[in-house]
Amino acid sequence: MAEKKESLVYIKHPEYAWVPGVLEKQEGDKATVKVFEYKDQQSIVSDGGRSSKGTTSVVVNLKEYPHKVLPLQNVDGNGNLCLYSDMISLSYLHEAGILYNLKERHKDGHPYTRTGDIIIAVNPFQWFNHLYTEEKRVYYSQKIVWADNKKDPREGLEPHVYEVSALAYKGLAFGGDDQSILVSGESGAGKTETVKIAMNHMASVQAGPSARSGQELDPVVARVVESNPLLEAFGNAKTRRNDNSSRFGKYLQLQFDTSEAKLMALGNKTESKCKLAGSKCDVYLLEKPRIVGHDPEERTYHIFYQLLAASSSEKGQFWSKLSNMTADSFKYIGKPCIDKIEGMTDAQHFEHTVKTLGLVNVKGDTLKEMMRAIIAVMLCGNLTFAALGGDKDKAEVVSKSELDDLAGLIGIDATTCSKAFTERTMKTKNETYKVPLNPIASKDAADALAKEMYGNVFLWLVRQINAATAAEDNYKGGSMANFGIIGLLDIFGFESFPVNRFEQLCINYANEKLQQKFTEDIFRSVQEEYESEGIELAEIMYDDNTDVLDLIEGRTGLLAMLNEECVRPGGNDQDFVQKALKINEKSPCLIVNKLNRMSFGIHHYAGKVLYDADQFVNSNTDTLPTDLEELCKSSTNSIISEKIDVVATTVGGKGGVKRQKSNLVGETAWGKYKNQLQSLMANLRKTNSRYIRCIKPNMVKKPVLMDHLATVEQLRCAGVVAAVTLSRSAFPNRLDNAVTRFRYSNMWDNKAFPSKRNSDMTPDQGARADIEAIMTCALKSKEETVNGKVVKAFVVGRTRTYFRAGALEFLEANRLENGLDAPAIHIQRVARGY
Ligand code: AOV
Ligand code: MG
Repeated sequence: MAEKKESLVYIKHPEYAWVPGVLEKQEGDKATVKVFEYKDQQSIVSDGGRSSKGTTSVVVNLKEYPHKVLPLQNVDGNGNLCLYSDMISLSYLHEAGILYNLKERHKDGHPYTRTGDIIIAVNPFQWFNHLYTEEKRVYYSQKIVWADNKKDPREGLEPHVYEVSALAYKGLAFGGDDQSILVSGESGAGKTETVKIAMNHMASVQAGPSARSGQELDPVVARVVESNPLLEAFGNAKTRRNDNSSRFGKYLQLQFDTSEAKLMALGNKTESKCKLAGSKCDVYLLEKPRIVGHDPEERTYHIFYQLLAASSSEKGQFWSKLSNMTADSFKYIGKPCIDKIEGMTDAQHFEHTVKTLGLVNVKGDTLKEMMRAIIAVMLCGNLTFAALGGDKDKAEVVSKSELDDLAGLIGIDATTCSKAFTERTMKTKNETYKVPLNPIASKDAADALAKEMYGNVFLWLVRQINAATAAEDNYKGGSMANFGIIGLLDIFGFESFPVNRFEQLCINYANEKLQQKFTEDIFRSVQEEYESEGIELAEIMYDDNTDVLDLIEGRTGLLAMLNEECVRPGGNDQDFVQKALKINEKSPCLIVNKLNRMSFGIHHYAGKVLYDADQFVNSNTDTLPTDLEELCKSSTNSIISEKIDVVATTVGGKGGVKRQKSNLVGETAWGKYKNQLQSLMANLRKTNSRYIRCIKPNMVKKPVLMDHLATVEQLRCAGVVAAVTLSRSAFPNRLDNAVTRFRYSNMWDNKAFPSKRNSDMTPDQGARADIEAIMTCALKSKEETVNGKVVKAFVVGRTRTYFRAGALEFLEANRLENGLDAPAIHIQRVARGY
């Protein structure tokens, strides 16, 4: 009998999330685990720690299993680490196993790992050229799209974004279904890069099987590929967490001409009949406070610095005074805290931005109009106000020349401008009158105008890009009525900060919606797996997040209560909180903060978040005071005067709508956002979705490093662990049939449980019959009787054996007890197939 092997486990660690150790002894519920000491968490590997010096023994309560001690499996019998490119192959799929597998792959330069259909992308913080060559793109297209269908085209392929893009393309071209790729992760995790990588691959794969590298891109394709990063100049900024952080959500729909795709589906694969014909982009929640102020270590939107870094003569073309102004000249901007973004100076970026703007027809006078609107935004920040004639309740503009400049740029006389900042028009049923604003309120008005104008420029640009790239308008002279969609979603991940505001609630609400869809999709894929394995659908239990969504968007939910408060005269933040708490007191997801009447908490799927309701009513109201609204309306700058709504940014919405003020509930910030999200979700539900979960492995943006706690936290927020739990809820563990038969053959009591194998069976069926016999014998003691029926602790599927909770651990413990290796005779017998 072989020597007894030590048993390796992971145990929970306060600083390093999980650490590997050796199970020394086990008595009742108590286990003693030998844990090794490490220099730092980077040096911890899954070898049970035997490469380290010094040990401590820890006693753990096994009752808390599986939360405290988890079996370690990514080590072979010799203590060598086994890495899995698809974590579905891990026999015990749990948080610790996922963590260490990802960590080792990350260290080895493999950013992508699969968990079934989900791709986990760990940001490498170093560009791996070899992963993104045209050869690589063609290789994945060939293997997945153009090669003859194998069962799973991913077999033998390293996980990659390209596999997701290729599968999406294939699904659309051959399957005829719209597709989407949902990319999520926290700030700096790599969402935007991932979307660009996927988009470049789409451009390559749609060219067809015989397209070669170096070939010129079709002009429509070039416009689509090059115009979308343009939004980064206007909607991205340097933050502490990411030098090129997207401060808006984006759903980019690539439109494909599928009118002849059937020809390909019928096997004609010599050329692509499913070509990229255009694109359309929807945007969500641009972060507006950044326009009027930012932290010293951060910046406002890139475009401001880019414009100010341009040559004097170029700047002067837009507005003569700008030629001798710099970032320092504007209070909203200030000296940039960084001189290069993504390796390029602001001046270099500007050149590129202007060139790309030309691609979407923003050039000449239109370009000038847009730049002048941007300069007007900057000038708002330089306005200063003081008490008028010593009356602190009234204000006047002190900075006369700045006021004149602004007035000139937007084409309104200075007195009208000044009034719009320092007075507010009030309306009652019977009369209209003006009240003066104090200097602080006047300054707020100037800021509000800046935010409104910039927000308008952004939406106008989105519409401009859509108009230039939309298939409806561009392709085949606009004759195309139907096309297929591959959507790419790059949206802010779940957020939980020390202080969470209205914006965080909006962001987390979007994440709840997406999580709901994610859970539904995972559930469906588990059903499909069981079907293809030919096993009966077991009862799958899982937590869905309907409760949280009810609390947020239900009939008396937070959204409804906040909207009510926004239309109620005298509505305020505290009343909102108190009313919302009262009416939703039965909700299991609501957290009441007795100490602070302005705060409330929500149990989100990704964890608990406390919100501070300060400014909720204000942020939600989102209507510009009439005076400023009127000011915008009468501007001679057409980008400023036109009211562009998020809904109007969609293709075809060329006309824009006239500015008008409204207090309807649907017009609140959250009301609009909810409608937008609802339409996004409805669109997504029409597609076949694939998921890429981006992970930021460390907060210092360095290669190779992985911070355990931060990574585990993100895996949890991304729902990866939950997805795994769901897919394994009935049968937590699984092994390939071949492995099962080989590993446990020595436990087979051949006389008591003869195999039902017979000569009519295929080899596969025979193997299944053998396993059935082995397992019935080995897991006899684990059988349970439920409602008078015997339920076995395992099910043998077509390719895998599925184990109920505890069954595989029991088998392993027995195998270790009786010697790791089956006696040679058993192995030979199994190997020979009898
Ligand atoms: P994000 O979109 O997820 O953050 P980005 O896509 O902007 O994050 O990525 C952040 C930075 O990580 C990039 O600027 C690159 O330096 C690096 N990076 C990301 N992906 C890769 C990759 N595949 N290879 C090499 N480096 C990469 V935010 O928009 O902040 O939520 O709002
Ligand atoms: Mg981004």
